[in-house]
Amino acid sequence: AVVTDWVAPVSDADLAEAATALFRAEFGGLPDGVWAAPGRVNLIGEHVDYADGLSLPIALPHRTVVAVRGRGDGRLRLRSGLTPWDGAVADVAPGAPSGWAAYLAGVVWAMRRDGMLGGNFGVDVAVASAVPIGAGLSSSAALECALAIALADLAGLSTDDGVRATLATCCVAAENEIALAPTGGMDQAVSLRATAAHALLVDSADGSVGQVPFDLAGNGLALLVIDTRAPHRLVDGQYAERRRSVEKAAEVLGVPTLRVAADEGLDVAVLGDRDLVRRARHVVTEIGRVREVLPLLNSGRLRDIGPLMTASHTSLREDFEVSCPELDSAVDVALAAGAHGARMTGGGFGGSAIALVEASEVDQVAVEVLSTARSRGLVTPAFLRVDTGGGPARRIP
Ligand code: GAF
Repeated sequence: AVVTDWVAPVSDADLAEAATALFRAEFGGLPDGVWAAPGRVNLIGEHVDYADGLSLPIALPHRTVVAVRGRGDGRLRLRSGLTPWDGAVADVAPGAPSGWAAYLAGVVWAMRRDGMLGGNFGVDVAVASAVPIGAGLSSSAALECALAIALADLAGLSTDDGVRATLATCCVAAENEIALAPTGGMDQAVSLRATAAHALLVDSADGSVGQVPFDLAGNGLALLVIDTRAPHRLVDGQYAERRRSVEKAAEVLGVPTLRVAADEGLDVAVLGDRDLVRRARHVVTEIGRVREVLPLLNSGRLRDIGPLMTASHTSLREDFEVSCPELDSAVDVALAAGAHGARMTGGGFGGSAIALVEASEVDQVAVEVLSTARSRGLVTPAFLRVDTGGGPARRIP
């Protein structure tokens, strides 16, 4: 088998050119500026952000660009390759607009609600993106965060880390309250606050972040991202159901969040109900695995995190039940082909897996995953190669 579906990153300059061309064609004239933000993969710490847990995502080199021009009449015109949307900021509400436009309109809505933008602020936006859509790689967070940093810049705010932390909360509000996806805040944190060649330790208990060295290329390693292209199965309903279970478990244990249960070493077996025990056990053990990964990365032992990644996958498959045959197949084959560790990444039920592999073995592992998918009659996966984590949302000069 020959892997033909490599999804290459596109340079900010090329994406900026594409977004600007779309802007000129749709609106005429030039944008005030062009801004970019990355998609992400999570190394470990999955399905714990909404339990105040610890996550360790990296920014992808694959980014989304917005070309933006402010306007003073409170109106929005949003363009991408998808269905266009025109409306007033005042009309943005839960579920309106729907689809991709909600992520952009929701950010304007949230920043206005929080006093970061004036009442008449409106905007024309044209999008170009190299982040695969619907692959569990946070194309929606990249969209939100690119616009958030653009609006902060246009409003004359600083874009230091403190402001970025505030912008992340606006992006989460857009996602939760307008797009009506009950997600946590990991994806927005990494898109706004990542540093190249580092993973970002996201502590969802207080919104703080830390930079953890993760220099893949410098260590002869790469991450192979396997986009299974499996159709998302009931993503929204299932995600919300898992989140509710996690909240219920905390309630029954008498703690504000399962983070507290993890920190205090509570025994989740007392929950009794078999499913609730398993859901809670995943969250508590996953937070423990992040804590085990940190000293390894801080001392440059990147290969040694492999077994913890694989244990995370087992926990997500067995206890949290958010994997699927396509993800399990990708993980098993990557491990058999020599990956140091592999796991599903993101919300699950389809989407992508990651494998930590020697840089020299990326192609061979991809070929194995592809030919096994074919022989098992699974949909043909696409692949991304990550040699170094990307940088955060920023203005493109
Ligand atoms: C999705 C959500 F958006 C994140 O907040 C996180 O919960 C993740 O699933 C699972 O770790 O990406």
